[in-house]
Amino acid sequence: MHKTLFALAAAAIVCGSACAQTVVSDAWVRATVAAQTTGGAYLSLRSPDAARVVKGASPLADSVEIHTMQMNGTVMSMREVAAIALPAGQPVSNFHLMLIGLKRPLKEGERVPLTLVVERQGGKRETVQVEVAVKPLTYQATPRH
Ligand SMILES: [Cu+2]
Repeated sequence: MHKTLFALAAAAIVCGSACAQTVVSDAWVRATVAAQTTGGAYLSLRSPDAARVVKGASPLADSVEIHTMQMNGTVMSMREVAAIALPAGQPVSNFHLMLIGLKRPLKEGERVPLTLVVERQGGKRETVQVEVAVKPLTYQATPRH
């Protein structure tokens, strides 16, 4: 991880009853231009035990999809998936959250509230709330792999 490049944006993580917390780091959202109705949120998640991210939501978007990215030759493509697996104790960042139907443009410097639902074994769900910093349109995270 490039700690100097990423401002940690995990502000308020709400702890569930059992307190087995999923940790959010390196979270950012790219700023959007006026006519743009979708945005991308990028983050790294680490769960203490095996879990899955099954849902995302934001008050600034009609819906939030979980997308994975893959390279086809030189073209990056993304597709929606139902869930992202979080192996126990391992940081996972090979996905992003697509904010669909933005209610307004996202401005550099503001924070976007995001809610993630993490499901553990036995179907127990943890709600993770994070305020994600908006980065400039030109921002590129350095690949972490
Ligand atoms: Cu996407």
